[in-house]
Amino acid sequence: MCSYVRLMKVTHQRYMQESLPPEVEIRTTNTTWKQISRTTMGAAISKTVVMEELEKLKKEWGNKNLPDLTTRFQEDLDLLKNTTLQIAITGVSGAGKSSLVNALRGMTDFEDGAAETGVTETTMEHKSYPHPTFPNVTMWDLPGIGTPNFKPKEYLKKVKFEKYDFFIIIASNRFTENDVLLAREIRKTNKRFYYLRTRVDSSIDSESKKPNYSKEKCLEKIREYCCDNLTQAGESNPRVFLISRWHLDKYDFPLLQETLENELDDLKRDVLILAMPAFSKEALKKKRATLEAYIMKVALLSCVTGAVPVPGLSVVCDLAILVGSMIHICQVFGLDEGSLNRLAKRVGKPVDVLKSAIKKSPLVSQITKEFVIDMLTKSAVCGILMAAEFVLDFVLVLGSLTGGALSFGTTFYILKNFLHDAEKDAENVRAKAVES
Ligand SMILES: Nc1nc2c(ncn2[C@@H]2O[C@H](COP(=O)(O)OP(=O)(O)OP(=O)(O)O)[C@@H](O)[C@H]2O)c(=O)[nH]1
Ligand SMILES: [Mg+2]
Repeated sequence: MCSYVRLMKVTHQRYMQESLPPEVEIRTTNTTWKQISRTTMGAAISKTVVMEELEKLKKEWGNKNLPDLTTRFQEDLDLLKNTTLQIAITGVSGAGKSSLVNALRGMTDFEDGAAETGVTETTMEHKSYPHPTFPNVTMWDLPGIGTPNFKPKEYLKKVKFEKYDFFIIIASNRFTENDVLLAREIRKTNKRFYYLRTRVDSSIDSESKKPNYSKEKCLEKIREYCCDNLTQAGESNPRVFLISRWHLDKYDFPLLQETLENELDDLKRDVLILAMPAFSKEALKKKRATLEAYIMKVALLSCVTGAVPVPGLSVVCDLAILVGSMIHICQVFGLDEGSLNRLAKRVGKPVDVLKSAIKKSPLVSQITKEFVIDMLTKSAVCGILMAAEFVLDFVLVLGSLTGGALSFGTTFYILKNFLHDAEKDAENVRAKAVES
C-alpha cells in the first residue's frame, strides 16, 4: 500500500472518530433548512454510482495529469459561461414572433420585459430579449417580412444577420413566397433556419368540434398543407415544426429542440439545454446530464483552487465553488424566485402552491456560505459525507490528486446529491404547475 493511501486510511479513521461523536447535535440555523434537512439526510447517490462514474472518467482521461486536466476544465467552464446563443425569430406580421420570444423565455406577454404582442402590427424594429436567468441567451424579435417591397438580401443586412446562430421562420397559417425567398438568402450565409407553424392549439381546438375528429389526422393535415405551400413557393423537401406557444411540451416543440441540439455545436447545445424552460421530464433529464459534466469539472477544479478546511469539520473544500454551483443548479432547474414567479403567472397559480412542491432543495436566495457549512455539518454528522473514505477510493481509482482529493470528494459528492434533489424538486414543481 502506498504511503498516501496509508495516510488517507489513518485520516479516515480519525475523521470517523472526530465527526461522529454520539453527543453531537444537529445544528440548525433556520427553520427552513431544518425542514429541508430532514429529507436531504437520506443521501440519494450511492457510493457505487459515484465509483462507477469515476471508473468511466478514468478511462476517458487516459494518461492526462491533473494540471493539464484542470486547465482544460477551467477553459471549458469559462467557454460555457461566455458562449452566447442568438436566436432570430422572423415571419409575417401577426404570425406569433413576439409570443414565441416570450414563451422561450418562460414569460407571459404581460410582465416587465416581455415582448409586446397583439392583433395589430407591433414588431417594427429588430429587438433583443435576453433570457431572464441566462443573459448569454438572446431571442431576437425581427420585424415582419410581409411588406410589398420585401427584399430578402436587404432585410438580412438590416437585421444584421451575422450575429444570429440560427433563424426561426414562423407562420400562423400558411407560408409565403417571402418566407422561402428569405430562407434562400439565409442558406447562402451558411446559417440554419427552421420553419415553424404556430397557433396549433387554436387549429386543433376549432377542428375538434367537427364530426370524426382525429388529432393525429388534423396535425398531419396542417403539416401537409404547410409543406405544400412551401413547395409551391419553391422550397424543396421542406420540414415544418408544429408548435403552440402555450404548450412547449406538446406537438413538435420537443422534436425541434432535439433537432437544434443535434445541429448546434457542443457548447451552444449545452447553453440551449441549460436555458430552455423545463417543460418535460425529458428536458429535465437533459439538464441533469449537462450539469453532471459541469459538476465533475468544478469538483476537479476545487482540488487546485482555494480549498480550505471547514471549521469544526474534517472536510476540505472551496465554499465559494459549492455556493456558486448550487445556485447554478437551482437556476437551471427553475428553482429560483424569478423563474417560480414567472411560472406561477404562466399557469395562473399562486407561487406558494408551486413552492410547496419543493421538498429538498433550498431557494436560490437561501444558498449562502453559512447554508453550505450547515449542510456539510449535517452530512458529516449523519455519516453521509464520508469524504475521507471516498478519498481512499478516489486515490485508488484516479491516482493521487496532489492532496486535493478531499476537496474533490466533498465537492463531487455534495453536488451530485444536490443535483439529484434539485431534479426531483423541479419535476414536482412541473407536476404541480400542470395539475388541474
Ligand atoms: N392560441 C395561440 N395564439 C397565439 C400563438 N402565438 C401567437 N398567438 C396570438 O397571435 C397574436 C399575434 O401574436 P404576436 O406574437 O403579437 O405576433 P407577431 O408576429 O409578433 O406580430 P407583429 O409584431 O405584428 O409582427 C397574439 O394575439 C397572440 O396571442 C399560439 O401559439 N397559440
Ligand atoms: Mg411582434
